[in-house]
Amino acid sequence: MRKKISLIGAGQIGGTLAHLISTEELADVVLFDVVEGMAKGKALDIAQSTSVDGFDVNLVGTSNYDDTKNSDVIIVTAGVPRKPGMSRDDLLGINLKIIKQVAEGIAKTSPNAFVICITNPLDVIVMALQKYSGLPTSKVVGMAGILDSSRFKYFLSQEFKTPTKNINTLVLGGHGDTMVPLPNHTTVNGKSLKQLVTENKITKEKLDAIINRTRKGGAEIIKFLEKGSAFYAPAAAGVEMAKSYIKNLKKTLPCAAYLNGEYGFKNLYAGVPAIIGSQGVEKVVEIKLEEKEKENFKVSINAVKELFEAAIKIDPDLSN
Ligand code: TXD
Repeated sequence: MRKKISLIGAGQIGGTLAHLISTEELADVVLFDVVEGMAKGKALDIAQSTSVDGFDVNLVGTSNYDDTKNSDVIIVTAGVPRKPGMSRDDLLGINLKIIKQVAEGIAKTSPNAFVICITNPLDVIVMALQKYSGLPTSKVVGMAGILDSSRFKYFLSQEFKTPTKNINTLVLGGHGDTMVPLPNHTTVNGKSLKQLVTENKITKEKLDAIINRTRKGGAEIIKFLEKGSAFYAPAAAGVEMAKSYIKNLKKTLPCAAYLNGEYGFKNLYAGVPAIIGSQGVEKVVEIKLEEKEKENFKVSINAVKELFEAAIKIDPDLSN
């Protein structure tokens, strides 16, 4: 029996998610949007490409949560994206209201789903989504680290002129300017970045510039697009998480997961390596961090905590 993935938000990322999931025949797809025509139009358009690409899945477009009921996976992109010059945090007010509505819809129709949140400001929105929906913390996770890590890998691959598949890395912490790319947990063709700096294969300045470009990766694309933000890479990252759940791959993926004491933090979401399998987030993997990395991680966590305090000011329900 094919699984069912509902996409709450049929915009740039939602539409790309629907197309990727369909061509991979990962699951039947329900595209949900408050702009019903957007959902219906994109579902019909992708459905009409089945004979070309030879995939066979059911696609539905709707603005009725009943059509999403008993979903195995729900991927949430409902919300507004940034405009040039805006920070991810500037989206808090409007997207918090939207996510409360979405959470109520999910709780009513798919309480057993694995929920992947993509809407920004990611770390706080995923926390709010879990609180508002009341779903278990292991079944609500945020997508950001895979995207940030893939940006970091891409920039390194351009620098070292090597395919991204020869690069392993990790980006921890919040999905914002305080995110923590980990050079000491990054290898290029099997060599650590530390070793490559020692061997003068890359200067410290160049590496810092790449880390900074990773942090600003979203804003760089927004500047080019002017209207809207990145959507191909975010959608690909969301599908990787959904696949690890549906196929029980137990991949260790950098995600915004609930911390219950790991890394010394409790009761909040942050970007950490997490094992995703058929039970959802099955384990948060604690890697050894150097003092500087621990410090940077703490700065990032504090930025998330601060923004969550701002969210509580907007909606005191979140303090429960
Ligand atoms: O790494 C990451 N997590 C980020 C996330 C990477 C890129 C983009 N990031 C954020 O994802 C972005 O800042 C936005 O907050 C979301 C969605 O971005 P997208 O580019 O897909 O935005 P669109 O194209 O505006 O689509 C959002 C859709 C749009 O069609 C609205 O009509 C719909 O959301 N929407 C709703 N759907 C359901 N329910 C409600 N209440 C609702 N309100 C708006």
